[in-house]
Amino acid sequence: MQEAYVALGANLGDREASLRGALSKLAAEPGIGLHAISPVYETAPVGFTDQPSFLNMVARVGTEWPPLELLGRLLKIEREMGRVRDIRWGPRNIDLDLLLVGETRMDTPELTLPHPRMGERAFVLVPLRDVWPEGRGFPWVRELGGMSLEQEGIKEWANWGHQPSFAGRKE
Ligand code: GSY
Repeated sequence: MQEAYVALGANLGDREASLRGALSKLAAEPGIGLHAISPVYETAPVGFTDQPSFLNMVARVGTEWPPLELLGRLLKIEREMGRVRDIRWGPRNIDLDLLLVGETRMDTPELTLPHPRMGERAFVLVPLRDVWPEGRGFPWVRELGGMSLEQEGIKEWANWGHQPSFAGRKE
């Protein structure tokens, strides 16, 4: 069993319901257990900025699956939720990005781990450090210490608790 970190984001429709729905589906997936969730943050769009603000969070999961199988399951959840993504960097009703799987380092056309852009994205790093205490030693997580959340366009939106009641049991 390995620990993996999944970034969730939504900026279309009922964003909060989408995050809750994705967490429930993650928890219901065989071989995946939801171990912890970060608070939910409202974040200014990065990249293509002419779009609504996002809700972002990070989940720590325990998984029996190898990284590509885990990725496949995240993509399946996106499909089940009718993932809408017309523009590459544009609005989407749900987004599930695999950030880290244990100590795995890999670079394949399907998947790169750790996620290649996570170190540049405060909307990922802020919730990640909430659920990845060991990550505080990593330079790109440590850098956040000096960042102002306000300057980064990030504010806490909700806190559903460390162990969500809707997580169910899995593993
Ligand atoms: O890669 C995730 C999608 N995305 C986001 C996001 O989740 N949050 C913020 N704040 N900006 C974003 N730009 C893109 S693309």
